[in-house]
Amino acid sequence: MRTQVAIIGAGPSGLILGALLHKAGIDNVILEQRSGDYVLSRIRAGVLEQVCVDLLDEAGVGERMHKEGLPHDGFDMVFAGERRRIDLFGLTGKRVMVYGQTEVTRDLMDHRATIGRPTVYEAENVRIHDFDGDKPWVTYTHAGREERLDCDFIAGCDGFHGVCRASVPARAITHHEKVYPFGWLGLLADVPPVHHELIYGHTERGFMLASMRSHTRVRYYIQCGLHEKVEDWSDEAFYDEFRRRLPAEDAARLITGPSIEKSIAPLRSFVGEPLRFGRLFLAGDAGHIVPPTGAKGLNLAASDVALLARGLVEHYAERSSAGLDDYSRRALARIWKAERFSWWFTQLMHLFPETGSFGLKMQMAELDYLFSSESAQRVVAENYVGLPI
Ligand code: RFL
Ligand code: PHB
Repeated sequence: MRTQVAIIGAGPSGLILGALLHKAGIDNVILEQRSGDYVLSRIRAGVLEQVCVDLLDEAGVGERMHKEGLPHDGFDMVFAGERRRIDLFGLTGKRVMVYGQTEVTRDLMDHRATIGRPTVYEAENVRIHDFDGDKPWVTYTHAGREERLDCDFIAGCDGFHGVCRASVPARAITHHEKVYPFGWLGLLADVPPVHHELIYGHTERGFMLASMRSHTRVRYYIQCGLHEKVEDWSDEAFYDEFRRRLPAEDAARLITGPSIEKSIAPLRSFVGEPLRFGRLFLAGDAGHIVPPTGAKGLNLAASDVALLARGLVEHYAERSSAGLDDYSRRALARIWKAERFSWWFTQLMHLFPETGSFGLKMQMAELDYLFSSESAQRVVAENYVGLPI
């Protein structure tokens, strides 16, 4: 088989890239190691920046998102038992869209089926070859058969544990990493949200986040230890702990119901530099990870592939390599700013083993300052709604 762009990974970055390339008339094949159902079963992001919403529109997959997604004009932060609001719209003129990654992925998968571009699910043992030269190729096993895919370029959209970044010689890439000493325990349930906007909470028991997927489905998180096991958390134990981290009036209003899903996610900041190696380009989680506190992971994946698609369109339509040559630099400029914001928000809102009474006072002073200064709030709002690409 031959194609112009071989895309490894059918998560949001691979699927959005595939849709943007298709729109520009560029042939592409996606190879995904899991089944479509498995990809859809991963419960992840919930908040889309305007830039991401615009991109999904441009890719032609925005229709259901506009019907079912919830535009949010602000979010709340809790500290010292009080709830305060960041007025995103008032401070920036922009809002975010609450629409789950599962739904974004489903829309992209449906769109891909409609346009008839191939995605090979359950492609095992994917290996990438000769991306240093002019004729890269990919091998994989599908339904017991060895297959070969020749291409002009390889897009590594295969997430943090994928094969693409791992195939780059160690001397060609620098890794910058921070691993956090806690995780997030998340619960999904079909009950009405405790509040109509998201609540990010700092408490002496640890961080909490009340998010949602719709008016009838919640996604709640609590900070937990890295060695905790999800099996040890009954729904009741989760809600008890979550309730303790809410301000009293919200706790009294909390409606609980059986979980549909519960999982623990570790938190990490990571960037691999550069993002281009000859004819291989890394995008999304394959190149970088942010802790989920700033809701930036999926949004960064979208802005990476927007830049990459632009570079590929320039290459094929205008015979110019400028966009591809500049991809790594431009993508990283935005990535590092989102890394900074996610790291800052994580440090501010979580309890670390070393936080101590001084650290706690620093967090409280910073939160107190934030809500006494409109300029400080605008900095938060500007970063949360997303910086321009
Ligand atoms: P993905 O989604 O990991 O997809 C990569 C795909 O590649 C496949 N793959 C391979 N395929 C072929 N061969 C191989 N060798 C392969 N190895 C892997 C995988 O099966 C998979 O299908 O990466 P992508 O597309 O770059 O998308 C990134 C986003 O998924 C991620 O950044 C976000 O989910 C992060 N994130 C959030 N981002 C936001 O923008 N807003 C949020 O509110 C938000 N909340 C979150 C989050 C991530 C979380 N977790 C669990 C990590 C909340 C959580 C709890
Ligand atoms: C989510 O709804 O899963 C979510 C929302 C905001 C975040 C992280 C996760 O910052």
